[in-house]
Amino acid sequence: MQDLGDGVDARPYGMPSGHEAHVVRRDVPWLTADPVSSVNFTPLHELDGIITPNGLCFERHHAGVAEVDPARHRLMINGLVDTPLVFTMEDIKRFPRENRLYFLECAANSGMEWRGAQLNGCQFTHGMVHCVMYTGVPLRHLLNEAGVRTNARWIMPEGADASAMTRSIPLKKAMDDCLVAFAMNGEALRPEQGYPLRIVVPGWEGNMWVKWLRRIEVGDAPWHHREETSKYTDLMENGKARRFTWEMDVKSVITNPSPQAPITHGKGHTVLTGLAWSGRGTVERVDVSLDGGRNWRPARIDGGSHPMALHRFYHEFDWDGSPLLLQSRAVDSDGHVQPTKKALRAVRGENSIYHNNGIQTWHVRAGGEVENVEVS
Ligand SMILES: Nc1nc2c(c(=O)[nH]1)N[C@H]1C(S)=C(S)[C@@H](COP(=O)(O)O)O[C@H]1N2
Ligand SMILES: [Mo]
Repeated sequence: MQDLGDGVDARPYGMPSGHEAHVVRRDVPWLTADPVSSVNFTPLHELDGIITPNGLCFERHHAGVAEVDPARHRLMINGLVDTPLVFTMEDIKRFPRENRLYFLECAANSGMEWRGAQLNGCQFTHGMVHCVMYTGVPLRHLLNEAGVRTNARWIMPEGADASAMTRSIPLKKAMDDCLVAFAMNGEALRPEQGYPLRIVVPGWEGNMWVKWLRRIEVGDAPWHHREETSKYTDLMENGKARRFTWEMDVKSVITNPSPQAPITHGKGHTVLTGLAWSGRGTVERVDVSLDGGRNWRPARIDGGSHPMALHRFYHEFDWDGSPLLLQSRAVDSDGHVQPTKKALRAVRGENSIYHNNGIQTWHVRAGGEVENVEVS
Protein backbone atom coordinates (compact mmCIF):
# COMPACT_ATOMS: atom_id res chain seq x y z
CA MET A 1 0.00 0.00 0.00
CA GLN A 2 1.11 3.52 -0.74
CA ASP A 3 2.65 5.37 2.24
CA LEU A 4 0.30 8.26 2.95
CA GLY A 5 2.55 9.98 5.48
CA ASP A 6 2.08 10.66 9.18
CA GLY A 7 -1.46 11.27 10.36
CA VAL A 8 -3.02 11.34 6.91
CA ASP A 9 -4.45 7.85 7.10
CA ALA A 10 -5.99 8.45 10.55
CA ARG A 11 -8.54 10.94 9.15
CA PRO A 12 -8.13 11.06 5.40
CA TYR A 13 -11.38 13.05 5.13
CA GLY A 14 -12.08 15.48 7.99
CA MET A 15 -15.25 15.16 10.05
CA PRO A 16 -16.90 17.53 12.57
CA SER A 17 -16.14 17.30 16.29
CA GLY A 18 -17.98 14.52 18.10
CA HIS A 19 -19.68 17.27 20.13
CA GLU A 20 -21.51 18.32 16.95
CA ALA A 21 -22.98 14.87 16.31
CA HIS A 22 -26.54 16.24 16.72
CA VAL A 23 -26.06 18.56 13.70
CA VAL A 24 -27.60 16.33 11.06
CA ARG A 25 -30.22 16.24 8.33
CA ARG A 26 -33.50 15.01 9.80
CA ASP A 27 -36.71 13.73 8.30
CA VAL A 28 -40.38 13.85 9.26
CA PRO A 29 -41.45 10.17 9.39
CA TRP A 30 -45.00 10.74 8.10
CA LEU A 31 -43.64 12.63 5.06
CA THR A 32 -41.25 9.87 4.06
CA ALA A 33 -43.50 7.36 2.33
CA ASP A 34 -40.61 5.09 1.46
CA PRO A 35 -36.83 5.41 1.97
CA VAL A 36 -36.25 5.67 -1.79
CA SER A 37 -38.85 8.38 -2.37
CA SER A 38 -37.75 10.59 0.42
CA VAL A 39 -36.96 14.01 1.72
CA ASN A 40 -34.90 15.26 4.63
CA PHE A 41 -34.18 18.73 5.93
CA THR A 42 -31.18 21.03 6.39
CA PRO A 43 -30.53 21.85 10.10
CA LEU A 44 -30.78 25.61 9.49
CA HIS A 45 -30.83 26.42 13.22
CA GLU A 46 -27.36 24.89 13.66
CA LEU A 47 -25.69 26.78 10.80
CA ASP A 48 -24.26 30.26 10.30
CA GLY A 49 -23.07 32.33 7.36
CA ILE A 50 -24.54 31.69 3.92
CA ILE A 51 -22.90 28.45 2.75
CA THR A 52 -24.45 25.08 3.51
CA PRO A 53 -21.87 22.37 4.25
CA ASN A 54 -22.12 19.59 1.68
CA GLY A 55 -22.98 16.88 4.20
CA LEU A 56 -25.91 18.90 5.58
CA CYS A 57 -27.68 19.88 2.33
CA PHE A 58 -31.27 18.59 2.42
CA GLU A 59 -31.98 15.75 -0.01
CA ARG A 60 -35.02 15.14 -2.10
CA HIS A 61 -35.18 12.19 -4.43
CA HIS A 62 -38.13 10.68 -6.25
CA ALA A 63 -36.48 7.29 -6.70
CA GLY A 64 -33.40 6.99 -4.53
CA VAL A 65 -29.80 8.07 -5.07
CA ALA A 66 -28.40 6.90 -8.40
CA GLU A 67 -24.92 5.39 -8.33
CA VAL A 68 -23.10 6.70 -11.37
CA ASP A 69 -19.54 5.95 -12.48
CA PRO A 70 -18.17 9.26 -13.85
CA ALA A 71 -15.89 7.40 -16.26
CA ARG A 72 -18.93 5.79 -17.90
CA HIS A 73 -21.30 8.73 -17.54
CA ARG A 74 -22.45 10.55 -20.69
CA LEU A 75 -24.52 13.68 -21.32
CA MET A 76 -26.47 13.61 -24.58
CA ILE A 77 -27.91 16.67 -26.31
CA ASN A 78 -30.54 15.86 -28.91
CA GLY A 79 -33.73 17.19 -30.50
CA LEU A 80 -33.82 20.47 -32.40
CA VAL A 81 -30.05 20.77 -32.84
CA ASP A 82 -27.82 20.70 -35.93
CA THR A 83 -25.56 18.01 -34.46
CA PRO A 84 -26.73 15.74 -31.65
CA LEU A 85 -23.78 15.32 -29.27
CA VAL A 86 -22.65 12.99 -26.51
CA PHE A 87 -20.25 14.43 -23.90
CA THR A 88 -18.02 12.60 -21.45
CA MET A 89 -17.22 14.25 -18.11
CA GLU A 90 -13.79 15.04 -19.51
CA ASP A 91 -15.34 16.74 -22.56
CA ILE A 92 -17.47 18.94 -20.29
CA LYS A 93 -14.49 20.00 -18.18
CA ARG A 94 -12.72 21.33 -21.29
CA PHE A 95 -15.29 24.16 -21.65
CA PRO A 96 -14.80 27.45 -19.75
CA ARG A 97 -16.30 27.09 -16.28
CA GLU A 98 -17.85 29.49 -13.75
CA ASN A 99 -18.23 29.59 -9.96
CA ARG A 100 -21.60 30.78 -8.65
CA LEU A 101 -23.26 30.83 -5.24
CA TYR A 102 -26.94 29.87 -5.47
CA PHE A 103 -29.68 28.66 -3.17
CA LEU A 104 -31.78 25.67 -4.21
CA GLU A 105 -35.25 25.58 -2.65
CA CYS A 106 -37.77 22.80 -3.13
CA ALA A 107 -41.08 24.27 -4.30
CA ALA A 108 -42.69 22.30 -1.44
CA ASN A 109 -40.58 24.00 1.25
CA SER A 110 -43.02 25.21 3.97
CA GLY A 111 -45.81 23.42 2.06
CA MET A 112 -46.98 21.57 5.17
CA GLU A 113 -47.72 24.96 6.77
CA TRP A 114 -50.31 26.12 4.19
CA ARG A 115 -53.34 25.63 6.42
CA GLY A 116 -51.70 26.49 9.73
CA ALA A 117 -48.67 26.15 11.98
CA GLN A 118 -47.70 22.51 12.14
CA LEU A 119 -44.03 21.54 12.41
CA ASN A 120 -41.93 22.59 15.38
CA GLY A 121 -38.60 23.74 14.03
CA CYS A 122 -37.23 25.81 11.16
CA GLN A 123 -35.37 22.66 10.04
CA PHE A 124 -38.79 21.19 9.18
CA THR A 125 -40.74 24.33 8.21
CA HIS A 126 -37.95 25.86 6.07
CA GLY A 127 -35.18 23.26 5.74
CA MET A 128 -35.76 22.32 2.09
CA VAL A 129 -33.22 24.92 1.06
CA HIS A 130 -29.44 24.91 0.74
CA CYS A 131 -26.87 27.28 -0.70
CA VAL A 132 -23.50 26.21 -2.09
CA MET A 133 -20.92 27.45 -4.56
CA TYR A 134 -21.35 25.52 -7.80
CA THR A 135 -18.61 25.02 -10.32
CA GLY A 136 -19.84 24.23 -13.78
CA VAL A 137 -20.00 25.05 -17.46
CA PRO A 138 -22.65 27.50 -18.71
CA LEU A 139 -25.22 25.37 -20.51
CA ARG A 140 -25.18 27.75 -23.50
CA HIS A 141 -21.63 26.58 -24.36
CA LEU A 142 -22.85 23.00 -24.76
CA LEU A 143 -26.01 24.06 -26.62
CA ASN A 144 -24.00 26.27 -28.98
CA GLU A 145 -21.65 23.37 -29.63
CA ALA A 146 -24.64 21.29 -30.75
CA GLY A 147 -26.12 24.22 -32.69
CA VAL A 148 -29.66 25.09 -31.56
CA ARG A 149 -32.18 25.29 -34.44
CA THR A 150 -33.99 28.61 -34.97
CA ASN A 151 -37.39 27.14 -34.03
CA ALA A 152 -36.14 25.80 -30.66
CA ARG A 153 -37.84 27.36 -27.59
CA TRP A 154 -37.52 24.82 -24.77
CA ILE A 155 -35.12 22.30 -23.29
CA MET A 156 -35.84 19.23 -21.20
CA PRO A 157 -33.13 17.91 -18.85
CA GLU A 158 -33.43 14.23 -17.86
CA GLY A 159 -31.90 12.40 -14.89
CA ALA A 160 -30.18 9.01 -14.88
CA ASP A 161 -32.00 7.90 -11.71
CA ALA A 162 -34.94 5.50 -11.63
CA SER A 163 -37.38 8.45 -11.72
CA ALA A 164 -35.75 9.78 -14.92
CA MET A 165 -36.75 13.21 -13.63
CA THR A 166 -37.68 15.65 -16.41
CA ARG A 167 -38.83 19.28 -16.54
CA SER A 168 -39.43 21.70 -19.42
CA ILE A 169 -37.26 24.83 -19.18
CA PRO A 170 -37.52 27.82 -21.55
CA LEU A 171 -34.50 28.02 -23.88
CA LYS A 172 -34.07 31.67 -22.83
CA LYS A 173 -33.32 30.63 -19.25
CA ALA A 174 -31.06 27.80 -20.44
CA MET A 175 -29.01 30.22 -22.55
CA ASP A 176 -28.96 32.86 -19.80
CA ASP A 177 -27.64 31.53 -16.48
CA CYS A 178 -28.10 27.74 -16.26
CA LEU A 179 -25.00 25.72 -15.45
CA VAL A 180 -24.07 22.10 -15.92
CA ALA A 181 -22.34 21.69 -12.56
CA PHE A 182 -19.90 19.04 -11.37
CA ALA A 183 -18.68 20.58 -8.10
CA MET A 184 -20.23 22.08 -4.97
CA ASN A 185 -18.23 24.05 -2.39
CA GLY A 186 -15.03 23.16 -4.23
CA GLU A 187 -15.36 19.37 -4.28
CA ALA A 188 -17.22 16.94 -6.50
CA LEU A 189 -21.02 16.93 -6.13
CA ARG A 190 -22.16 14.52 -3.45
CA PRO A 191 -23.97 11.41 -4.78
CA GLU A 192 -27.21 12.62 -3.18
CA GLN A 193 -26.85 15.98 -5.00
CA GLY A 194 -26.49 14.35 -8.43
CA TYR A 195 -22.89 13.13 -8.78
CA PRO A 196 -21.30 13.50 -11.22
CA LEU A 197 -23.47 16.13 -12.98
CA ARG A 198 -26.55 18.25 -12.30
CA ILE A 199 -28.20 21.19 -13.95
CA VAL A 200 -28.31 24.44 -11.95
CA VAL A 201 -31.37 26.62 -12.66
CA PRO A 202 -30.73 29.76 -10.57
CA GLY A 203 -33.67 31.10 -8.55
CA TRP A 204 -36.13 28.54 -9.92
CA GLU A 205 -37.95 25.57 -8.30
CA GLY A 206 -35.64 22.86 -6.98
CA ASN A 207 -37.35 20.12 -8.98
CA MET A 208 -36.02 21.68 -12.22
CA TRP A 209 -32.42 21.18 -11.04
CA VAL A 210 -32.21 17.68 -12.49
CA LYS A 211 -29.57 15.50 -10.81
CA TRP A 212 -27.48 12.74 -12.41
CA LEU A 213 -28.03 14.71 -15.63
CA ARG A 214 -27.77 12.38 -18.62
CA ARG A 215 -29.72 14.05 -21.45
CA ILE A 216 -30.97 17.42 -22.62
CA GLU A 217 -33.60 17.45 -25.34
CA VAL A 218 -34.19 20.64 -27.30
CA GLY A 219 -37.74 21.28 -28.53
CA ASP A 220 -40.22 23.90 -29.74
CA ALA A 221 -42.85 23.37 -26.99
CA PRO A 222 -42.96 22.22 -23.36
CA TRP A 223 -43.36 18.47 -22.80
CA HIS A 224 -46.14 18.60 -20.14
CA HIS A 225 -44.59 15.75 -18.16
CA ARG A 226 -45.71 14.54 -14.75
CA GLU A 227 -43.66 17.01 -12.71
CA GLU A 228 -45.30 20.02 -14.41
CA THR A 229 -48.90 18.78 -14.56
CA SER A 230 -49.88 16.40 -11.78
CA LYS A 231 -47.12 17.74 -9.52
CA TYR A 232 -45.58 21.17 -8.99
CA THR A 233 -48.70 23.08 -9.97
CA ASP A 234 -50.67 25.29 -7.58
CA LEU A 235 -54.36 24.52 -7.14
CA MET A 236 -56.31 27.74 -6.72
CA GLU A 237 -59.60 28.34 -4.92
CA ASN A 238 -61.62 28.23 -8.20
CA GLY A 239 -60.33 24.74 -9.02
CA LYS A 240 -57.87 25.92 -11.67
CA ALA A 241 -54.17 25.32 -11.23
CA ARG A 242 -51.31 27.72 -11.81
CA ARG A 243 -48.66 26.11 -13.98
CA PHE A 244 -45.02 26.90 -14.76
CA THR A 245 -44.53 28.94 -11.60
CA TRP A 246 -40.79 28.74 -11.81
CA GLU A 247 -39.36 31.56 -9.68
CA MET A 248 -38.97 31.07 -5.96
CA ASP A 249 -40.39 34.20 -4.33
CA VAL A 250 -38.75 36.38 -1.70
CA LYS A 251 -38.71 34.62 1.66
CA SER A 252 -37.00 34.66 5.06
CA VAL A 253 -37.01 32.83 8.37
CA ILE A 254 -35.51 33.44 11.80
CA THR A 255 -33.34 30.43 12.51
CA ASN A 256 -32.33 31.44 16.06
CA PRO A 257 -34.23 31.60 18.32
CA SER A 258 -36.57 28.92 16.96
CA PRO A 259 -38.27 25.82 18.40
CA GLN A 260 -35.12 23.69 18.12
CA ALA A 261 -32.95 26.57 19.35
CA PRO A 262 -34.63 28.13 22.42
CA ILE A 263 -33.14 31.02 24.43
CA THR A 264 -31.23 29.34 27.25
CA HIS A 265 -29.23 32.28 28.63
CA GLY A 266 -32.10 34.14 30.30
CA LYS A 267 -32.67 37.86 29.82
CA GLY A 268 -30.08 40.28 28.46
CA HIS A 269 -27.98 40.46 25.30
CA THR A 270 -29.53 38.23 22.64
CA VAL A 271 -28.46 37.57 19.07
CA LEU A 272 -31.32 36.90 16.68
CA THR A 273 -30.30 35.54 13.27
CA GLY A 274 -31.87 34.13 10.16
CA LEU A 275 -31.80 33.61 6.41
CA ALA A 276 -33.43 35.46 3.52
CA TRP A 277 -33.48 34.74 -0.20
CA SER A 278 -35.21 35.51 -3.48
CA GLY A 279 -35.25 33.79 -6.85
CA ARG A 280 -35.61 37.21 -8.48
CA GLY A 281 -32.34 38.80 -7.37
CA THR A 282 -30.69 39.91 -4.15
CA VAL A 283 -32.37 40.61 -0.81
CA GLU A 284 -32.37 44.39 -0.34
CA ARG A 285 -33.50 44.44 3.28
CA VAL A 286 -34.85 42.33 6.07
CA ASP A 287 -36.99 43.75 8.88
CA VAL A 288 -37.66 41.90 12.10
CA SER A 289 -40.51 42.22 14.56
CA LEU A 290 -40.49 41.11 18.19
CA ASP A 291 -44.23 41.74 18.66
CA GLY A 292 -45.97 39.78 15.93
CA GLY A 293 -45.70 42.38 13.17
CA ARG A 294 -46.81 45.56 14.98
CA ASN A 295 -43.37 47.19 15.04
CA TRP A 296 -40.53 46.50 12.64
CA ARG A 297 -36.84 47.29 12.79
CA PRO A 298 -34.16 46.72 10.16
CA ALA A 299 -31.91 43.69 10.55
CA ARG A 300 -28.22 43.73 9.60
CA ILE A 301 -27.26 41.68 6.54
CA ASP A 302 -23.76 40.21 6.79
CA GLY A 303 -21.76 37.74 4.73
CA GLY A 304 -22.30 39.10 1.23
CA SER A 305 -25.29 39.73 -1.00
CA HIS A 306 -25.31 37.50 -4.07
CA PRO A 307 -28.27 37.25 -6.44
CA MET A 308 -30.33 34.10 -5.95
CA ALA A 309 -28.27 33.09 -2.91
CA LEU A 310 -29.01 32.90 0.80
CA HIS A 311 -28.47 36.12 2.78
CA ARG A 312 -27.62 36.04 6.50
CA PHE A 313 -29.22 38.62 8.79
CA TYR A 314 -28.71 39.50 12.46
CA HIS A 315 -30.52 41.60 15.02
CA GLU A 316 -28.95 42.12 18.43
CA PHE A 317 -31.28 43.17 21.25
CA ASP A 318 -31.71 43.13 25.02
CA TRP A 319 -34.37 40.61 25.93
CA ASP A 320 -36.36 41.65 29.01
CA GLY A 321 -37.55 38.10 29.58
CA SER A 322 -41.13 38.71 28.46
CA PRO A 323 -42.83 36.63 25.72
CA LEU A 324 -42.05 37.57 22.12
CA LEU A 325 -43.67 36.96 18.74
CA LEU A 326 -40.71 36.90 16.34
CA GLN A 327 -41.14 37.57 12.64
CA SER A 328 -38.89 38.47 9.71
CA ARG A 329 -39.91 40.09 6.44
CA ALA A 330 -37.64 40.30 3.41
CA VAL A 331 -37.73 42.69 0.44
CA ASP A 332 -35.92 41.76 -2.78
CA SER A 333 -34.15 43.81 -5.46
CA ASP A 334 -37.16 43.30 -7.74
CA GLY A 335 -39.37 45.19 -5.27
CA HIS A 336 -41.25 42.16 -3.91
CA VAL A 337 -42.15 42.16 -0.22
CA GLN A 338 -42.59 38.87 1.64
CA PRO A 339 -46.34 38.54 2.37
CA THR A 340 -48.13 37.54 5.55
CA LYS A 341 -49.69 34.07 5.46
CA LYS A 342 -53.09 35.75 5.56
CA ALA A 343 -52.29 37.84 2.46
CA LEU A 344 -50.95 34.76 0.68
CA ARG A 345 -54.10 32.73 1.41
CA ALA A 346 -56.30 35.63 0.28
CA VAL A 347 -54.75 35.34 -3.19
CA ARG A 348 -53.91 31.65 -3.43
CA GLY A 349 -56.60 29.98 -1.31
CA GLU A 350 -56.07 26.98 0.98
CA ASN A 351 -55.36 24.21 -1.52
CA SER A 352 -51.74 24.91 -2.31
CA ILE A 353 -48.63 23.09 -1.21
CA TYR A 354 -45.94 24.79 -3.28
CA HIS A 355 -44.59 28.32 -3.13
CA ASN A 356 -45.41 29.20 0.46
CA ASN A 357 -43.24 32.24 1.20
CA GLY A 358 -45.45 33.60 4.00
CA ILE A 359 -44.01 35.32 7.07
CA GLN A 360 -43.17 32.82 9.85
CA THR A 361 -43.97 33.56 13.50
CA TRP A 362 -42.14 32.04 16.46
CA HIS A 363 -43.60 32.46 19.95
CA VAL A 364 -40.87 32.83 22.58
CA ARG A 365 -42.19 32.08 26.06
CA ALA A 366 -40.92 33.74 29.24
CA GLY A 367 -38.79 30.68 29.93
CA GLY A 368 -37.11 30.96 26.51
CA GLU A 369 -38.85 27.96 24.90
CA VAL A 370 -40.04 28.63 21.34
CA GLU A 371 -43.04 27.29 19.42
CA ASN A 372 -44.43 27.59 15.90
CA VAL A 373 -47.57 29.78 15.88
CA GLU A 374 -49.59 32.03 13.61
CA VAL A 375 -50.91 35.48 14.37
CA SER A 376 -53.92 36.87 12.56
N1 LIG B 1 -32.79 13.16 -11.31
C1 LIG B 1 -33.46 13.76 -10.32
N2 LIG B 1 -33.28 15.08 -10.15
C2 LIG B 1 -33.92 15.74 -9.16
C3 LIG B 1 -34.82 15.04 -8.30
C4 LIG B 1 -34.98 13.64 -8.49
O1 LIG B 1 -35.72 12.96 -7.78
N3 LIG B 1 -34.27 13.04 -9.52
N4 LIG B 1 -35.51 15.76 -7.33
C5 LIG B 1 -35.70 17.19 -7.60
C6 LIG B 1 -36.27 17.93 -6.50
S1 LIG B 1 -37.93 17.80 -6.26
C7 LIG B 1 -35.51 18.82 -5.75
S2 LIG B 1 -36.23 19.80 -4.60
C8 LIG B 1 -34.04 18.89 -5.91
C9 LIG B 1 -33.37 18.56 -4.59
O2 LIG B 1 -31.99 18.69 -4.71
P1 LIG B 1 -31.03 18.14 -3.55
O3 LIG B 1 -31.39 16.70 -3.28
O4 LIG B 1 -29.65 18.37 -4.04
O5 LIG B 1 -31.33 18.98 -2.33
O6 LIG B 1 -33.55 18.00 -6.90
C10 LIG B 1 -34.38 17.85 -8.04
N5 LIG B 1 -33.71 17.05 -9.01
MO1 LIG C 1 -38.61 19.39 -4.68
